[in-house]
Amino acid sequence: MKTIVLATGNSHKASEIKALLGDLPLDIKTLRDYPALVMPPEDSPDFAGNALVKAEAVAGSTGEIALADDSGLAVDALGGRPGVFSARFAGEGAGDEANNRLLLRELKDIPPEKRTAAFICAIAVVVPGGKNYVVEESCRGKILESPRGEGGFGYDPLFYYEPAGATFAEMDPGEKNKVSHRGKALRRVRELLAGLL
Ligand code: ITT
Repeated sequence: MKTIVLATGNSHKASEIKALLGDLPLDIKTLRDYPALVMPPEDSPDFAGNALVKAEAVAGSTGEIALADDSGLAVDALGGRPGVFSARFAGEGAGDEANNRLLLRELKDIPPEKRTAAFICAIAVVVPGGKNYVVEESCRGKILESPRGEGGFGYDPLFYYEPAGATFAEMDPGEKNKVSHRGKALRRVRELLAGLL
């Protein structure tokens, strides 16, 4: 069986990825299986570039197929910020709560109808000695004025997904994966991987 290494240190992302790829004939490993591996800086201006940098680094050091996710929230009223800086919006290592607080502060004068945003997810797959693939998908929603729900991670408690009448943090993981930026991208990656196996 072929191995694929998930090039992410974010355990929430890893479980969403495993939920959608887990039944493929692949041995799924994570960075925990390669503790000595050092990840490169994510200094690309776009999600696709960062996803590729992470997947290339992991495929290069492990010799296995690597899959990386670079994702974030683009808020229209903030000109697309925090974008590629979503994980470190409130500073390096600040964490989800501080990021959400800063987002609410920056949007405090913005009325509900102008609080539109999109989650964006780029997934890169690098096959050693083979090709590189990148897919990108998004999911639109609105930023609430206070958090709702206990599930998910990151900005999920503030991201209201209108068709479900709920935030991503109020939806169960399966429901979120059906409509999310990551779920959509992973279903395309799934087809691609199935063709390679
Ligand atoms: P890796 O680079 O190790 O994969 P990371 O968390 O640093 O982990 P990113 O640089 O891609 O990943 O930053 C993604 C950030 O965007 C993440 O930390 C969240 O703040 C936000 N984000 C992405 N997808 C999300 C989702 O489905 N729900 C909520 N927030 C999300």
